[in-house]
Amino acid sequence: EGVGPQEYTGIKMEVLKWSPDAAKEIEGKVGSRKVFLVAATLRPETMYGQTNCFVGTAIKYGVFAINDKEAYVCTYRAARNMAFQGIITPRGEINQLLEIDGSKIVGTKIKAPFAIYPEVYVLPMENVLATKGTGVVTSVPSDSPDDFQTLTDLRKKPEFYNIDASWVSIDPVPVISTPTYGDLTAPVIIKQLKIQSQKDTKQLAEAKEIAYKEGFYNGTMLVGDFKGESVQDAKGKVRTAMIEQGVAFAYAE
Ligand code: A2H
Repeated sequence: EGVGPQEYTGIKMEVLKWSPDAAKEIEGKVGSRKVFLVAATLRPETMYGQTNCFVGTAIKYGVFAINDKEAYVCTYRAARNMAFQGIITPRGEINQLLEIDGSKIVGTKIKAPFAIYPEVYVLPMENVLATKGTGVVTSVPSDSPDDFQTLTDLRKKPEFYNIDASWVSIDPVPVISTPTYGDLTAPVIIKQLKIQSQKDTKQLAEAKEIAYKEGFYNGTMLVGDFKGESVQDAKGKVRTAMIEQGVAFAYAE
């Protein structure tokens, strides 16, 4: 990790239908607010390829009032950062409406902004850190080795992970083309490094490094308004477009 602050994009994934367990806990507690799971990403240009979102099953999340109209699901730590950054009004005030276990959020249907598959599910991931970002990770298996491997694990053993097989039936979507790895960078690198499971964290860290550099320096957009442009050019443009449309915001830590 570098020394300076990390500039993330907070992606707002609106809840379309809560899982039965979450619905019970949330009932009556959020007023008329729309609720969003918020994922912190360093790769906003890949959001076209979202296939699901990940939470940690052992992580505690809060539902925080952001204003009168909206509430965000994230860790308390992230809500505190958002309060300092003026994302919450009134500035600096944290209003937690309820706390909820990550395991209960799994199975919730959400809207992934800019995604080719706009309706996706919340799924469990073992390697989500409570100490990074919002504790919510949006999944782009075409370009993130961690996301691809976790989705692969879930597809192999849905009953073990306590999920419905239909929630993991979406295939990775080609979003970025790279000269070395083609249209699906992450799956190709996973295969080359012979990664078998999300527990192979050392090799996954290596895969993540390779995928990130290749995508950033050599990638070309295959979809969206900036199709044909380099990732370096498109990255900021997609981020700005998402922020202007109210589906994302700047978040730093
Ligand atoms: B990235 P850095 Cl397509 N726990 O977004 C584990 N991972 C987390 C997290 C948490 N609490 N919060 C965010 N992340 C992930 C997209 C993506 C990401 C792609 C490719 C690479 C990539 C879709 N997932 O990250 O440690 C998020 O996944 C590789 C750099 O702050 C976020 O960006 O450098 C990234 O890790 C932030 O990692």
